[in-house]
Amino acid sequence: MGVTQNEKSVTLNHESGSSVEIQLYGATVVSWKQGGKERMFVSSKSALDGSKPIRGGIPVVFPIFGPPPSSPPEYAALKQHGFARQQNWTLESTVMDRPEGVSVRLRAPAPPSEFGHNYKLSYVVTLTAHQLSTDLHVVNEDNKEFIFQALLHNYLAVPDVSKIKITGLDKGVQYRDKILDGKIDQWDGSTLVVDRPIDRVYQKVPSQEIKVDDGAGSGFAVRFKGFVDCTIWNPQEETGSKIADMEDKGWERYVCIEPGYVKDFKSLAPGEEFLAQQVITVL
Ligand code: TA6
Repeated sequence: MGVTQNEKSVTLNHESGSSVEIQLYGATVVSWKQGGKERMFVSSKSALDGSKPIRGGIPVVFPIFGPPPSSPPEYAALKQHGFARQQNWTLESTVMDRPEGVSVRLRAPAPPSEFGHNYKLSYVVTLTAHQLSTDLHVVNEDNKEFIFQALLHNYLAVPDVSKIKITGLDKGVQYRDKILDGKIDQWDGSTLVVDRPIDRVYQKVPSQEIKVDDGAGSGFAVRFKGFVDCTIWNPQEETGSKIADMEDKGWERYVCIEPGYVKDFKSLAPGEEFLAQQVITVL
């Protein structure tokens, strides 16, 4: 059991043998070992030196998701997925270190001054025998409204993505298909398989629980609270091979089931806070 830290990362060890490593760069979970297996995919071509967002694990997407909007100007000037995944976070405290779970709280540095908003952003990562919980906490510390999007961009490791089955997406839920230029469609409630590039934002998902059967006797349940939308992404060879830091055939070994608040912007009044959580369970 325990929490250890070096200058680059924080590691949590649970008595069951599970462990999680979080890079301070972006507060990015880069490894989750459970049941003797690595449960996170990280591309072997990913930069891990703080020069680029990490390609894998769980990057924290904040304060925008995807390409920047055209306005307001301070948001239009941001890079894809915002800056939190490229900031150097700090370990604020060990929340608990017990058989029930090992948990730490990380804190993002102040936002870039040109962004012009003042908020507190923290992230609590909790490890138990079979579960990894990641909670995002935003407090508007300004005297004006603060709007943002947020998403936890997990890369769940699977042996062969062509064999997985994704369930839990409710019938009738609307989704925006980024592969089809943002076309909005209605989900028919069926099982989703990855037989083509998938990049969809399922909007306001009532079940708040998506399951992945990995086709090899295991899988994941991804539950969320506070987050309302869920992006599902796997680029397949078609687009995966064009991603510079993606290892060869990497797209065959992960699926992203990303809880977020991304269809709309969340608005916080001065002093108001937002709490959102994803809980990933190994099945
Ligand atoms: O969450 C899905 C997505 O927004 C995709 O459109 C895809 O581009 C992916 O994230 C990765 O984005 P990144 O900026 O990390 O290359």
